[in-house]
Amino acid sequence: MRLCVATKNAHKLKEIKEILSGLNVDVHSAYEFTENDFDVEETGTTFEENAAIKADALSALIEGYVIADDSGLCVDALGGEPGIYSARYAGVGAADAENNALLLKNTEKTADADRAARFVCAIALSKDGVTEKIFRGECEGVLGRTERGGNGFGYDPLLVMPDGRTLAEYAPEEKNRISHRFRALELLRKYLAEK
Ligand code: ITT
Repeated sequence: MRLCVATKNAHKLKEIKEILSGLNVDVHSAYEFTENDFDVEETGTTFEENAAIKADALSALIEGYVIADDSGLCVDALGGEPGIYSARYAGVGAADAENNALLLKNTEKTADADRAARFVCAIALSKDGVTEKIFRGECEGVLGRTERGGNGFGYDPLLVMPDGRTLAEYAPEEKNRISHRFRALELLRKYLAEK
């Protein structure tokens, strides 16, 4: 079965391919089959809505099943921000380093006890422009005070896991066993297996 992923984020695509590697599915970027400049506006107010918007838009254009990942980091002390705005926290097109610097600045005065944060991932599965199912995974941690680690991407250097390491200090295969993305894709895997 061919499964296309509606993402322009190469890090996400790599992780999704690795996580689904044991499955009998052939994972591609949906953008391999569309015009390069095709863009989907994320107008939703939740991870689920945005994942569905992306999966529906691409699945209307190409054959077969399409999944989309909408994800981000939610910090309790900031009322859940950056949340669905994670990719563009410091502005549209901001680099990961700029988003991370802004997040550290906005939480400078947040006490250690109030730094609970989690990654959230919604995976939408669509066909012919219609959402069939949405799966959600979360990965709980604490917001660090400095960036640590060279693996992963995005906010990984800032989310400290219960063992004291940030997700960017985890090897890729370790992250892929506990991440929000893994948890959402596990639910997708079970759903596809039952189908
Ligand atoms: P697509 O919409 O094309 O998939 P995007 O990067 O714009 O790419 P999102 O709107 O879902 O995707 O934003 C996700 C952002 O959340 C991402 O750019 C990171 O800043 C952050 N993020 C999500 N998952 C992450 C992870 O596993 N590790 C670190 N940061 C993550």
